[in-house]
Formats: sequence, C-alpha cells, structure tokens
Amino acid sequence: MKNSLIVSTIIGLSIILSSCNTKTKRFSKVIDNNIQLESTVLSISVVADSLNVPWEILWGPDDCIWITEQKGVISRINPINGDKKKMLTIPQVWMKRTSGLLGMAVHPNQKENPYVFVNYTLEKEGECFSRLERYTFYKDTLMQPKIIFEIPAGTGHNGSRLTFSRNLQFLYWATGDAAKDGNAQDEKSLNGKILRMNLNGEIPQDNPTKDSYVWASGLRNVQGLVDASNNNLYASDHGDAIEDEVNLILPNGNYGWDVIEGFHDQDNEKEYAELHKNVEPMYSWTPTIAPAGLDYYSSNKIPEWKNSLLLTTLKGKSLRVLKLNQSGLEIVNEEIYLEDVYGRIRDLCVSPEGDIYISTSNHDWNPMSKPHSTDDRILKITTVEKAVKVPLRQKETELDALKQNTGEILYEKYCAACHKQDGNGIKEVYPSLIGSSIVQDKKALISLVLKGSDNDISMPSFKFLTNEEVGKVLTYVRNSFENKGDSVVEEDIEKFR
Ligand code: HEC
Ligand SMILES: [Ca+2]
Ligand SMILES: [Ca+2]
Repeated sequence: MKNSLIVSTIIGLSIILSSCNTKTKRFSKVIDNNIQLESTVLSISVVADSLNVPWEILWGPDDCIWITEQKGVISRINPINGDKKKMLTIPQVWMKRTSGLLGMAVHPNQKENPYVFVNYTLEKEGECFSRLERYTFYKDTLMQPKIIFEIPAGTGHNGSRLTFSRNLQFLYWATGDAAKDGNAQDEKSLNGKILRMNLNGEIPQDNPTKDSYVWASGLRNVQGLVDASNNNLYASDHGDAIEDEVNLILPNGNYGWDVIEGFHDQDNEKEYAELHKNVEPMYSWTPTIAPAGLDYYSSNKIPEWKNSLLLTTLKGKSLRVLKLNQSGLEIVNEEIYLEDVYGRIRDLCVSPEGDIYISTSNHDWNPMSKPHSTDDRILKITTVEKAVKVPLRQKETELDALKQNTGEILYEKYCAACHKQDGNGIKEVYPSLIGSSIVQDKKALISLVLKGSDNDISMPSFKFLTNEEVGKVLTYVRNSFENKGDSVVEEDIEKFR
C-alpha cells in the first residue's frame, strides 16, 4: 500500500500541472509492480483499461495521451486519471488481422498547425488500400478530413507509423509491403518504404529521387519509427521467420527486404548488397520478437536508460532497452524488461517529464497470450524512492540459447507464433496441426518446412535451420497434437535441400 501512496502523491501533484481538462479526478489503479535498476527503482501502474487494440499512443501538446484504436476510434486519455474522451470514429475503416486504423501524428505546435495525420485501411470494390488522411483539431473534435493519398494494402504487412521530422517540416510515413513480393525493392511502389512529404502532402524538393515520396526502401512491415533528438531516424521492422530488425534510416537507404534478411551474411545477400548498396540493420533478432513501438529516451529521470531506444514487442511480450553509443549509430547493449508480464505490447510514448507509457495489444488478431480481464491497457512506468514489491525479473540476453534446443523449444521459438503452443493455429489464418495429414506425410512435411508456401497467407521457409534442428522440431510435431509418427532424421532432410 505504501507504494500506491507514493505514486498517488506524485500523480496528485501533477494534477495541478496538467492542462487536460476533466471533471472526475480518479487516481490511477496502482498495481504495485517495481523494477530495480542499478540505482533507480521504477514502478508500474495502470493508467487506462478496457481499450480495444490501441495501435498508436503518443504524448500530445495538451499533455494528454492521444490514441488510435484499431477499429477506427481516435481519443485523448488523461494520463492522471485515465479519463477517455472520444474525438472521432472513422466509419469507413476496414479491419481484418493487422489492417484498420493504425498510425497517427499530432503536430506539437497545435496553435499554428492544428493538424492530425492518421492512416487507415479501407475497402473499395473488393480491393483494400491504406489511406493517409489529415484532420484539423478544433474544440475537442477532429474535422475537415483531407485525403493526402492512398496506397495498396492487405490484411497483413501494412506497417504503419507516422511521425514528424525533428524540425517539424516533414511527415514520415512508414508503410508495409502489403505482403506482396517485390514491392519493397520496386522503386515505383510506395509499399515497403519510408515516405517523406511536406505537411501539405507534396513531395519535398530535397527527397533523394525527384518527384518521389520514397525516403528509404527495402522494408517489410515497419511498426516503430522515431526521429530522435540525437539527430537520427530509427525504424523497427518485422522479419519473416527470422531477422527482425532495428534500422538506422538513411536518405535513399535500401534495407534489403525481400532479397536480404537481417545482416548480410549469406553469399547471395553479400552479392546483392554489394550491387545495390544495401544497409545492414543496427540489430537483428532470430528467433523473431515482433518489434513494434519505438521511441528514443533522452530524459534524466531514469539515468540508466538515457540515450537508449525503447522498443516494445508483440511476440516477445516485453519492453526492450537498446543502449546506444554516444553518436547513436550503434546499439551496444540490450536489456529485456516486463517479459510475459503484461502480454503483447504494441506501442509506447514518453512524457516530457521522462515517464514512459506502454500499451498492450492482447485483444488483437493474434491470441498469443490470455488477456487480462481489463485489457487492453496503458501502463505508466515512473520512478519511486523505494521498492515495496519484489522487483520484477530482468533477463540477460541469451546469446547461446540456440545451442541447447530441444524439439519443443524450437517449436516454441519458430512455429508457435502462428500455429500456437497447443498446435491449434488461428482459425482461417494459420492451420491447426492437430491430426494434420501433412504432419503424417513425412516428405510433404519436410518439403513444406524447408520451402515454405506461397499462398495468400504464407508460411515462411525454415531452410536456415540446420538438418539437426529441423529433425528435432519435426519429430516433436509428429509426436504432439494428437499426431503419431516416427522420427525425422538428418538424412531425411538432406534429400530435400
Ligand atoms: C508466420 C506464420 C507461420 C510460422 C512461423 C509457421 N507456419 Fe506452418 N503454416 C503457416 C501457414 C500460413 C500455413 C498454411 C500454408 C498454406 O496453405 O500455404 C502453414 C502450414 C503448415 C503445415 C500444414 C498444416 C496442414 O495440415 O495444412 C504444417 C505441418 C506446418 N505449417 C508446420 C510448421 C512448422 C513445423 C513450423 C515451425 C518450424 C511452422 N509451420 C511455422 C504459417 C506459419
Ligand atoms: Ca533489412
Ligand atoms: Ca541475412
């Protein structure tokens, strides 16, 4: 209880400071979780709950948290008492899997530029598009929608994030490749890119290619983007079966997808990279973690995290602190916090005082974790003087984890994100492996796992795994989920390479 008192006092003080007008003054629901850093103690409390897949949360110029919910609602939340003020529902939003109302950018100087940019998916005559739209904020509502432009979309890989440049002259839009091969490397396509435009939607004179919005290319599905106060633009990108990335975005940079995954370590990747001057990621994750919201932490409030990128992850269900070197060009250390504590975490924002707000995504299309009864939630991470609870655990990065893999662990790492731990899959998206005839047919199984599939919703190729690893995971699958089959050995697999 002591902790809730401390937190309440801090919150009580800031009530006076906040300009987000509201009548009820209810305190945040404190849940007494602490994290012990080297010298700082953090506490985590719930700010808002019962949200419906928050996609973007950002700290607005009015000291409210501005939020998009995937079904098409834009609101402002008072960070002190969680009061939510709905501003707009966009009726034409089309939501399936990861399409819907996604990114948002709110101009910090609202008096001169009352503009709010959003992007969302909509359907027209059986085809879907990502629309970039600008609204004007006026008297607690959003009006005068102006369509900037539209690009092709899909039920997956739509990105998407929006952010203003540091000098507030430009808007960046990080798009997805719409799950279509070739888009990311096609310079004429605006999918799989980071686009840069003037605030009136026109192409800036100084973009790398004349008359093109493209600022950077070769990206797959960007769900984190920040133009940091250290003068660098960073983006997180979802890999396929391997190689999730955080990238330093350079003008005209080509980040390799869908030819190169992660670092330039395969022969074909090295060749292509040389020819096309591709840029390697700053950091990459295999097995994948589904990196999402990205922000730069420059506050003194949590000194241990100063000069870090903060990254939220969906599959990884954690907050990652990626410590940068002084120039900000390299990631020197990764720390994992809150793993498996609150489930999937899609976005975050940092207040001017240095408090961090994260949003869960446990009601989205991918039921990776059991939602809490009040999900989805926004949680506040702030400092307290003393821990009152046993601090939450913090994990060391496991570099050698791959070496001690059993079939079950390999399944958890590479297959469960889609087919689920119990093999049940997701209806109409990822097939169930329970009693699957393909699992029974050893040849078909090996062939599928090595080659992947190329359907609308596809399965990635796992040819990067060694024969031993493929053998272990397939033997596990053939003897789990009501399947019964003999082992898959290395020689079986070699025949299909
Ligand atoms: C990114 C999501 C994803 C991952 C990760 C994934 N799969 Fe799949 N899997 C699919 C999809 C989609 C299909 C359906 C493919 C199709 O019909 O083209 C599929 C189909 C299958 C099937 C056929 C099921 C049936 O009866 O139709 C098997 C078996 C299978 N996967 C095994 C695996 C194994 C083993 C792994 C891990 C090494 C794995 N998958 C990882 C998406 C995934
Ligand atoms: Ca890349
Ligand atoms: Ca690679």
